[in-house]
Amino acid sequence: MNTAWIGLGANLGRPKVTLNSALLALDHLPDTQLRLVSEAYWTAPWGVPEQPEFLNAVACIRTSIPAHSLLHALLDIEARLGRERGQQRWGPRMIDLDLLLVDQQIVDSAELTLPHPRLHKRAFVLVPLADLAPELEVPGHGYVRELLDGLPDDDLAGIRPAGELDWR
Ligand code: PH2
Ligand code: MG
Ligand code: MG
Repeated sequence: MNTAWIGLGANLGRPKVTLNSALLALDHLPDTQLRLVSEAYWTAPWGVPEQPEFLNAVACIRTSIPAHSLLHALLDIEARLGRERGQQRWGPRMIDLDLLLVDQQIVDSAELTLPHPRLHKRAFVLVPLADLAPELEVPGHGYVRELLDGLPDDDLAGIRPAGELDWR
């Protein structure tokens, strides 16, 4: 079994409903259990400023699905929840499921990079991840708590709690 960490984000449609549906879909993957879900946060859009705020959260699953297959399973859930591909980079989306970490695996294939290449810099990932696992090590970058502490205050200013998700 692997422990995988997944970043969830949405800023179109009904983000809370969509994130809850995504969590249920993760729990329903074969040989997979949803173990932990962070609080949700409203976060200032990064990359393309002129778009709605995102709702972000992080989940932890235990799964026997290997990393590449898991990536495809996430893309499949995104598609089922109304994600359209070929959108503007960093632009608005119904749902985004990013594979952040799978155990301490380092992967650098055409399809998949682990750890996720921007995870160590993004407040909208590190804040919810630190709720669940401040002591988790991001290979090549350090511990989640330290990465979060190293972010500029401005990055944290755009983040506010949005309450618990309710996926069951
Ligand atoms: N995702 C993006 C681009 N920008 N900004 C925030 N706040 N949260 C996101 O999840 C996000 C983003 C592309 O994946
Ligand atoms: Mg993303
Ligand atoms: Mg993505």
